[in-house]
Amino acid sequence: MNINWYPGHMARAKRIIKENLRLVDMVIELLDARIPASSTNPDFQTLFQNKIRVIVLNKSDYADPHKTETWKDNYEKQGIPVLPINSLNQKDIRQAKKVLYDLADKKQKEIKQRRGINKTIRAMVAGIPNVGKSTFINSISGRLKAKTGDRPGVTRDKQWVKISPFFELLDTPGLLWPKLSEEHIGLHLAYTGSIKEEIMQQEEIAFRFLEEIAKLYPRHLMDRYQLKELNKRGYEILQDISINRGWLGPGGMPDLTRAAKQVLDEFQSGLLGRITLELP
Ligand SMILES: Nc1nc2c(ncn2[C@@H]2O[C@H](COP(=O)(O)OP(=O)(O)OP(=O)(O)O)[C@@H](O)[C@H]2O)c(=O)[nH]1
Ligand SMILES: [Mg+2]
Repeated sequence: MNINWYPGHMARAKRIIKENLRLVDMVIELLDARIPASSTNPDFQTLFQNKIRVIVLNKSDYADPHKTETWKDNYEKQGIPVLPINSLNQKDIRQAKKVLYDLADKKQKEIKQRRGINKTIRAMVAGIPNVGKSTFINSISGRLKAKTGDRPGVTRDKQWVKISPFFELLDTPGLLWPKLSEEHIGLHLAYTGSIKEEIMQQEEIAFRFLEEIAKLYPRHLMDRYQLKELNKRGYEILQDISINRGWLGPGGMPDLTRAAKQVLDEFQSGLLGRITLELP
């Protein structure tokens, strides 16, 4: 499978992150709770040395709650604060805000003691395209400052958003790093909508997606598409789904192009149920 990383965007996103890194005290790394491993960045650890690091497992309303718990334990064992949240949920946001404000407050007191100044604490919000960075910032700030959208590549430039007199968040464009030697990472990013759809072949992605879900969450698939049994091959499953749903083309043949788009859309909007594709 051929994945194009639109390198122009990524080079720019990387530059923005690097240039602003020296201005920030904290990095809030948003991961997609359905694919925490594929949505993390192996370079972040070294890049973000000396910064307070917080992990947000975003879109956890779409993820499998048991696996989210496992991921939470995994990061907590490494001493990293982790917040599993739905950025569109007020209660989750209130809890996240409290943790972030406490960390900022602690840092500010530390600087005050050392240098005698009331420094504004700045946090960079980083993560892959479409993971919810701008939504998270808007919810935390209670204002619609940052532009959001249900496709990758919405934020093109950096943007500072003040969330208290001494605390600011930096919105950044989504960043994917070209480490796609591993095909499954690219596929997982495509399933969740972090890679632009035109770039990947949707039918092929849907076949692979269905094969994976058939192994991990067969009941979710069978319930959603009223399948009595699951075929082994992805294209067979997609055919069965097309027929059950009446997604047919000329001559009553299954319209796989339409079905592929539909199934991936339904997964991306949580209609297949709560699914997590990866474990630590
Ligand atoms: N269900 C759910 N949807 C979310 C959550 N967070 C964000 N979204 C949705 O995900 C989509 C992407 O959100 P954005 O905030 O634009 O994502 P972004 O990371 O800023 O994306 P780029 O700027 O393109 O890198 C939007 O449709 C949001 O409404 C969440 O926690 N749960
Ligand atoms: Mg954005």
